[in-house]
Amino acid sequence: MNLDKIMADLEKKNPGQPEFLQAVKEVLETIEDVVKENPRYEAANIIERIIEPDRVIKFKVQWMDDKGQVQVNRGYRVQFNNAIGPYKGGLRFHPSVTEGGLKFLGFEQIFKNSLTTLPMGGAKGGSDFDPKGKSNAEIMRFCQAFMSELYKYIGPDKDIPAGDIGVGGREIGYLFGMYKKLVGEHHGVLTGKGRGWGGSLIRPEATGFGNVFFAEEMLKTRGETLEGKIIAVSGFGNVSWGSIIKATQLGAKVVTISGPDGYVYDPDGISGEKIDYLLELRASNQDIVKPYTFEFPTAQFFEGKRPWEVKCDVALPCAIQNELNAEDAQKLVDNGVICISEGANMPCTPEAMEIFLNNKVLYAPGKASNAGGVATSGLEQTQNAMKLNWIAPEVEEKLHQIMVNIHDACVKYGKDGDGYVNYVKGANVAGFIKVADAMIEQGVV
Ligand code: NDP
Ligand code: 2IT
Repeated sequence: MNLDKIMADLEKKNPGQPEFLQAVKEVLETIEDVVKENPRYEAANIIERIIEPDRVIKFKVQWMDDKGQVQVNRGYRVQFNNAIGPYKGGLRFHPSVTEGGLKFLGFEQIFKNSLTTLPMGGAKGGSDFDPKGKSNAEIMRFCQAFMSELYKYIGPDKDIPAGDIGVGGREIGYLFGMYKKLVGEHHGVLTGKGRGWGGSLIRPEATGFGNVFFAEEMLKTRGETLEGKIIAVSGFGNVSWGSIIKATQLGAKVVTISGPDGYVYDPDGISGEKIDYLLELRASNQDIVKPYTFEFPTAQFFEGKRPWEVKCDVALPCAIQNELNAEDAQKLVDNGVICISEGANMPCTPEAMEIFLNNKVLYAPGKASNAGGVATSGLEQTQNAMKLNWIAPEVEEKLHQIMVNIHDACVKYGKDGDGYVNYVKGANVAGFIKVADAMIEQGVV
């Protein structure tokens, strides 16, 4: 495999899509040896085939705001690979959404979904719509307009979208309502649904819970637990919330959250009613984290800064891609961090990742550590197909077991000669082999 040539060709074909190139490069670098040792992959030209999405659907979304003005946004669905199951992945509504950004997320989703051990292919979608400051009625009209186009391309055995940044339970409700009206069928076409109409218990918490379960497994390899650990979390959305709940339950103290405006440091720990307040803060659609300090005055707000300067044992980046750079990584290492588990997708830059690996700290890439969200989406699909609902402890137990299995797979494929586990390599190799073998077995189609 000639990595330089593949990357140069990819760049030529996908100009202005740096995040997509970043995600592909990371995967290809770590699977190089496996491809070399297994000539069947080159013989079937798997690399070139796996980095090209099956299709990118791009559409106009027009909707009316509360002032009666017609707004136009772009909608997308990147259906990347369905070798091991129907396309599956979230929808992101955020002004930063671009085709390249969704290609990076759809590409990552292929390997993440493969790691869950469930039959799900990789996809991602969304829009450059900005939910910030929008009324409930505007959110509803936008979701309806978005689904009035997307419904043509999805289905419970075809492509099953879910939430991501800016898309939570409320948006899934409006999207589902429109789909049901257009298609006339009530089935598990979306996951993250309301618990009264097909949603799985624990799905809202699942990404964060899974992230903390994964961190716990990593710590175990060094004879450590989460009990008494100081944790820095970024973001204050769905994944941050779930991570904080589980970390606190397991005896750790979470001292930070962040937003695009800066970070909050709460030396007393974010627990109890403070965790519930996070939901209120998110629901305000205000896009800022500072109000936390008005509600809980012992906390301090650091404007325009990121939480990685705080001394902590464990860091859980749960906001957005490339939110933790080399300088941040060095600060964390200098302050004695022992474990980083990514709740977000690709939150650490390649340079930051290198610093963690070189310093042999426990470092989990999102495609392994945040796979609990999509895994529980898979469990929701199973419940929908069986037309029953599992109780919360049953779902959580299955989620926990899946995270332990993902951890085992990473150790199996990522252990270096000196015993250090390179979870990046482990996750990429384990995720790749299953998809690549399925592609070979299904022929050139
Ligand atoms: P939410 O919309 O619930 O929350 C996103 C959070 O990140 C918000 O707190 C947001 O604040 C914050 N944020 C956005 N930009 C920045 C920034 N530049 N600096 C600091 N904080 C910022 O989304 P999720 O919690 O669902 O998603 C978070 C991450 O987790 C994403 O990378 C997503 O892809 C990933 N993920 C999500 C899964 C899920 O099931 N939801 C599953 C697996 C991964 P604000 O709204 O104010 O911008
Ligand atoms: O990035 C992700 O894995 C998600 N946003 C969840 C996708 C899903 O289908 O549940």
